[in-house]
Amino acid sequence: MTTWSTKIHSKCRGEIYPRSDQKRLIVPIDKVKWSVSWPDYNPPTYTSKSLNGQPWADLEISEQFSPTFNEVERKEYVVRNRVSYMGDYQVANGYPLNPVGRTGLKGRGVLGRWGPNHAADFILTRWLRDQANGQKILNEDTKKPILQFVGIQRRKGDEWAIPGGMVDAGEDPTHAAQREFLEEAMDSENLEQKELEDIMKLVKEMFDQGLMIYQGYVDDSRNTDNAWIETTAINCHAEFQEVDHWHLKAGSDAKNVAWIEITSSLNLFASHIDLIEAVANRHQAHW
Ligand code: RP5
Repeated sequence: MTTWSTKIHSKCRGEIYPRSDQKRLIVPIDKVKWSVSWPDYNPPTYTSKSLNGQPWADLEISEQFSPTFNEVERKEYVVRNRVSYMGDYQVANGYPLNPVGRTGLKGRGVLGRWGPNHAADFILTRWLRDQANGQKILNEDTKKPILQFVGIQRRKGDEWAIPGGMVDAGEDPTHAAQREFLEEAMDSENLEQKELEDIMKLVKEMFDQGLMIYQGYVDDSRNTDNAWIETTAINCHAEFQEVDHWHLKAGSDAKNVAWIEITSSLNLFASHIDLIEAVANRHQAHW
């Protein structure tokens, strides 16, 4: 798949920062890389007030608060992973720099952490089958079998996406991927204890056969020059019909959930289309 070390971000160079009226400085594509000289580059700074007082959010950088960048920081019994999957990032005047380049905005926007904000995504796939005989359905043009994945429609922004979310402090990304899938695609927060345990067991069994297909930068519209999202994406594939009886129900940050046919023309949140392409390639499916 295309990796973000070779691709330039675009969704985080839009004119207006999401959920705000904050304008970004427009960064032309040839000026994205920090290595390209731009002596007058001085974008506005924006950090949402919604971060104030949140236990998961960093403070403003100051003499009293100076994170240890490029390391797993252990302070006051809290683990904060400030390591990037993209390798060591630069730190300029005490502020971490987005590893892909300029975004036209300083500060953290709505992201809690300075530097990498780690997320996890769970891509559950199955084959599209003929209801009558159970045979895989092939695409007419490519003659390849068609995959489906479980997608959710996000409450914020309405876009369709892979179920996923932020990794909690000290949490393993693989645990976060399962937790987010359960919350967003199976409404686990509203299940009775027994039902929850049964579903967690099923999801874990499926997850144990999963494969990590990507770990790195996400082109997310919330990224800034000093804070960005990186994800661990896991694909769990049901080769037969073992997930067909799963009861999908949107919960938490999701307002809809559905099995979605995989094609290259899907329009998805952030750079999730790249993760879906990697999954289609993995299974030699129609794209
Ligand atoms: C994306 O944002 C990640 O790939 C992940 O799906 C998501 C995490 O953000 P929230 O769902 O917590 O808003 O960049």
